[in-house]
Amino acid sequence: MMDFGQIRLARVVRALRDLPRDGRPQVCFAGRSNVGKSSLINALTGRKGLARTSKTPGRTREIHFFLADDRAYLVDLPGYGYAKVSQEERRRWGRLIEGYLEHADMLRLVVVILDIRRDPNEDDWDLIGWLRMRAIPFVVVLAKSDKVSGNVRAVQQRRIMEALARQTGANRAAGAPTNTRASSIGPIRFSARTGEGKNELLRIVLDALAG
Ligand SMILES: Nc1nc2c(ncn2[C@@H]2O[C@H](COP(=O)(O)OP(=O)(O)O)[C@@H](O)[C@H]2O)c(=O)[nH]1
Ligand SMILES: [Mg+2]
Repeated sequence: MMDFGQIRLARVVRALRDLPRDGRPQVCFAGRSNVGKSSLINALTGRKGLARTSKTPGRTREIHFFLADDRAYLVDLPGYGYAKVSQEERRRWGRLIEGYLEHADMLRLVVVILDIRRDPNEDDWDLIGWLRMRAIPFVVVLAKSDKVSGNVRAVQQRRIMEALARQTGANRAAGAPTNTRASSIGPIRFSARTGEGKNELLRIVLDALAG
């Protein structure tokens, strides 16, 4: 069993040449800026101040590699889709994220984080479509579930699940590979506040790192 008590920020990467190449398995966390990525990593590891959270979107501009138990990395990607940065900056992030995903042969799983209150936007679909095209395993998490009532929670979960299924169908029709393992796990509702979904996601992440 992996010990998340033994986790530390091991590397901050601004350029592809600085990516770790030590053969340790990785799970990465991706999502729009401010969606709750860092809070999710903290909740999952039970380490409050591990990943820095912020009320101001667009703060993280690097890839953060958290080394767990000296065995595996949890990877915090910079948030995408934040409008208030220059085109040049956005392009740089895009290249960094895509370059990472493209070359990460030790990447076991991508946790795609959406806000439970919003339907996925173009940036989210870009990422999901991109992962599917490359047959990179991913699981979708609907973060901040505490922000909506139980009823809306279930409605949004179903909406997004159906949208994901439609997109899978479209990919299949276009001849793209489909990712059976990831698509068999529905979107997981998650809250860093209440702990909803924490154990389920933890099991998936640990399985991915062990497998
Ligand atoms: N109510 C609620 N707020 C959250 C949750 N997760 C994150 N937040 C808040 O959303 C903001 C952005 O969170 P952060 O983790 O920094 O997002 P990131 O930019 O995706 O890493 C912060 O103000 C957090 O306190 C959650 O599960 N519930
Ligand atoms: Mg963050």
